[in-house]
Amino acid sequence: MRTTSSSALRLAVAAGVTALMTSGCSAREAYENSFNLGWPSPKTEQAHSMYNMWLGSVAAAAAIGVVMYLIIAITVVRDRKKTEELPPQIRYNLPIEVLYTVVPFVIIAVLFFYTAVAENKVNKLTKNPDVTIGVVGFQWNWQFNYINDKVQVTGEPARGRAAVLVLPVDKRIRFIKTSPDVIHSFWVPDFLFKRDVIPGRLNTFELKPTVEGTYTGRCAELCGEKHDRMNFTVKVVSQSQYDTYIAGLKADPNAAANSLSAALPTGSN
Ligand SMILES: [Cu+2]
Repeated sequence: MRTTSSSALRLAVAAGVTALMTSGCSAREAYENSFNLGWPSPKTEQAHSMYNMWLGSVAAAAAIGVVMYLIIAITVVRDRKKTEELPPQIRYNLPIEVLYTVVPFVIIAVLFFYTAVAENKVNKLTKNPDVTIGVVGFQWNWQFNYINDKVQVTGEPARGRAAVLVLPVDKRIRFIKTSPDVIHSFWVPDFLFKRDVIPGRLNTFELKPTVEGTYTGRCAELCGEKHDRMNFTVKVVSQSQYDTYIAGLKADPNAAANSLSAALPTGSN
């Protein structure tokens, strides 16, 4: 009897988890706007995949937690010591042990499946991105190269000049990143995305910002003494504001490509 009710519970959890992770678009929008369990709401097209993965995993863990505490509570209350007699000693219970083995594998398989789907979506590269940004993380700040326009901005915190990355909204942005010294990590919390910036390598990914605004960026890899100075700002603006910004950079003699960007590809992609 105990075996049946426990396995029914476990099946219900598995079904609940699957239902939560495959719920439709309107439900998704509702929870993105209502509760976010500590994550910023997604500001890029790709961030939605990360966001859903996060909420799905938390919901699965919470559902399993609730069921486990319930089972423990039931046992604690129902199976208290009542007499001095030892309860019947059972060596093993095959069905329940098979269940204990199979159910975790099912949970892992479901989580693995959704992780792979999200990862493929986020890592997808397109043939013709709208803008290509070369990112150089160096000790200790960032340089952003607008590769098609052949201009760059270098953050110089010592001179009170923070690195600013301006991006047009609703456009597909390709990032190509490298470092001349040690490993850094490009992280914009509002984009729900971070990726290492590695010397001798060109790490590439694409994002499509969908919400105009100003966001903080950080280095997420302890890269040395002044790691804490590696903050930067991302501004997502309209296409016309972006065009004005690039025109301004083209007129600025400090914005010409320099030795820091030597490792990046040049010209159009
Ligand atoms: Cu760094």
